[in-house]
Amino acid sequence: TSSPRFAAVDLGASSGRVMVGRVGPDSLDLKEVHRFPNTPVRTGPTLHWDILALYAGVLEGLRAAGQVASVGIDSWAVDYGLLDADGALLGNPVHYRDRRTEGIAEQVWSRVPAHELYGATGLQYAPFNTLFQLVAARGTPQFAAARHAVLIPDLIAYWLTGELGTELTNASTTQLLDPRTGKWAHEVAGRVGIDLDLFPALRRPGDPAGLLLPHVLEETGLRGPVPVTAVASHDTASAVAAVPAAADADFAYLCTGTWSLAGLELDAPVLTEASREANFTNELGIDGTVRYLRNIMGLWLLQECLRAWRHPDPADLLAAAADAEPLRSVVDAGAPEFLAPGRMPDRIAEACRASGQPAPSTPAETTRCVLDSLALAHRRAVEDAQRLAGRSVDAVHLVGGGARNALLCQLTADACGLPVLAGPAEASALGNVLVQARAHGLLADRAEARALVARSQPPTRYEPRGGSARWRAAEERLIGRDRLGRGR
Ligand code: LFR
Repeated sequence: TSSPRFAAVDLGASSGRVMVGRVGPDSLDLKEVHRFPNTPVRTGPTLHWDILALYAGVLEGLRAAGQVASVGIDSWAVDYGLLDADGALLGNPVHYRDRRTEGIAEQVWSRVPAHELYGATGLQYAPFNTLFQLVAARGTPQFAAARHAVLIPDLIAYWLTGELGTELTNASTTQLLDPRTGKWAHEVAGRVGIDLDLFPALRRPGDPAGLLLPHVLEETGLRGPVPVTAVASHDTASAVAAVPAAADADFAYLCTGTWSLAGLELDAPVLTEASREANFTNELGIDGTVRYLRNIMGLWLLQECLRAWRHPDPADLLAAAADAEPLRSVVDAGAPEFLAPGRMPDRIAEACRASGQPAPSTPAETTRCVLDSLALAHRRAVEDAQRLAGRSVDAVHLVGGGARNALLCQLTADACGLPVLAGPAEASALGNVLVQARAHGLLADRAEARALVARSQPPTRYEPRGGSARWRAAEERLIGRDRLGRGR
């Protein structure tokens, strides 16, 4: 008998893909059957997701996938669509890089002080947290007509099945959920005037999420019934689920792509004031785990440079960057000033000048500056996470698209002074498949799933090459010796 096939829909900030994963007792393989661009569209002042283009890509991908045992959907976090009383979409979902939330956090903090908000939700400050987006949207006619707020993967699932739900790992990024209980934070929501009934009922990774509707079967050529299974629908939660670590390993992870998400898997949230000040977040993973991590701008910095330079060959650029002077100048790759699109090479040069460092002037120099800065931010996050959670690690698992970037992997190993185990690059899609496989009785638990990834897609090992004093010096140049000294 052949191994069951699962379709993983994985929507990223720059492209979406449908992959087919085949899970056998001792094998796991993943094949991309369809990839499509995700191009945000600005109308007036507002940056939107082109959600119908994404949904069309999903349908085409399911057609290309052929008959599968189940479908799972993951995407970036925090964003949502509003539905009216008939279930019709009200406007295009707004992109988390849109500026409508500027100044909103301050309004919220005047009602619920930032430290109380952190204590109740465990979430880092980011201008795009769903809470702030909802407060920004409130008062518009569109919002007045809304009966449901549906997170992006749940919206795709709704169109496929007609069933509404709110998947837990993604709900944990809204800043409206209590990470200690996995239940909505009613008290906070009440104080800022957000109606939590807007969100459909919570469901967990592995829960059934309905069956493909007849017209979907017809459009995709699939034979029913085909179930949709809730996975860890936050792409980062799916990626962490696929980290190929042994059950007893003490590891940090870096999920690299448009963002770098750097942190630890914990049993309980860290809600201390020091953790809030360090802007660490407590999002939820599978099996009641906590993803204790920090958001770092990630390869977005490079993607935006490539766009500004009109897309030179990235391989040539990375080769030139590898030969460029190391650590000549670095920027704070965690700074929200890099969130919005546009003019990225200039903004990076300006940030270098502002901190008294030489401004990179060629694409190779700028690329080196970005990769050094990312590696440095990885180092800081891995160190801070260990200190704040009172844990220590002996390796860093680097998964996601950045695992294909050998220079980034090596620099990260050097900066962290730890071995980096790189891969799989398609961790989100793999995590998506693994949760479906487990829900279908093929895997016993998380440890077995990870062991299967480690066997079938062994990571590439990068050893640190020494020179930790140079990284420390670069860090001091950027942050200032005083601030660095604090708490260390
Ligand atoms: C990564 C990611 C991050 C989240 C950001 C915005 O794709 O999901 O985890 O903070 O996108 O949603």
